[in-house]
Amino acid sequence: MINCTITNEDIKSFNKNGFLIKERFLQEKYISLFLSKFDPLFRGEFPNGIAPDEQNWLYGKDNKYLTRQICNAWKSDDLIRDLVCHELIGRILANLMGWPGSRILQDNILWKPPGAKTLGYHQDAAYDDWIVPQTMATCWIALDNTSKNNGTLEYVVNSHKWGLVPPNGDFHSPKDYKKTLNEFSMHYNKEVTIKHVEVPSGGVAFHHGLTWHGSGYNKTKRHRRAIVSHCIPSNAKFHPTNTGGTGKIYKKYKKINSLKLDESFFPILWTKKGKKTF
Ligand SMILES: O=C(O)CCC(=O)C(=O)O
Repeated sequence: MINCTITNEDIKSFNKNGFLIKERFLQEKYISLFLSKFDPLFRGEFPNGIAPDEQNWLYGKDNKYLTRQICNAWKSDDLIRDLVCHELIGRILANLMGWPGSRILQDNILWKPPGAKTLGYHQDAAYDDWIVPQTMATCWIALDNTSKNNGTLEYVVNSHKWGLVPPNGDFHSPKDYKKTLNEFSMHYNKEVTIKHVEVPSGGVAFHHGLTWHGSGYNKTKRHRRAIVSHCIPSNAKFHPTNTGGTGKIYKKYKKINSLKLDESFFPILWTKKGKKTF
């Protein structure tokens, strides 16, 4: 399903820039298969009969200019699970981040139709203060050719070294999607160099949980879709008390008297010791 080799140079580049972009990742024959999943999911049709944890957009209900997002569709569809929980994704993210292994915290199904609005600049790790250690790494897989014009993912080069800031401002469709970034960088005198992820469909971008990123308007007449796997270290635990960011949704999976992340809800993708949930 996926192919990718990560070299020592790639790891150096990831550490330097806070991200790594590769033009080839998902095999071509799978692209149309994954694209065919989008329409039914956003109509609320779930092959496993299980609803995802979050869904911000439904046919007939929501504004056509919003970027459509579903979180944890892996629970609803086995093929999506096979991709976002793939051991190669876990191995690559663990190698890039220096972790003993990876487990999935959350997936995203992202759909930016023609004319769709923005996603505000943010740091992924800012949303998981309910996890110890508070960190994250992401694998973003493009299902359409991406460009600056169709509102592709964009990164601030080297911003993973700026430290962690609590979430601030709107995530979905802010008018000025760079407002929080500009306020922060001006206040702390940080230099902002933006890199747009421009890859063919099936290409991939990996980023550090502290890397500032967002995406602009889709100014084209074509759809821009992606599937995303957000991971944390395999040995991460629940924070005993914090519930910030997405904690108010996902901390319902915490068992009484235990800080352990259950593999049924946060599956292990890969560890150095050879462990994986699926
Ligand atoms: O695809 C996008 O527009 C944004 C994706 C994103 O924020 C992420 O994958 O962390």
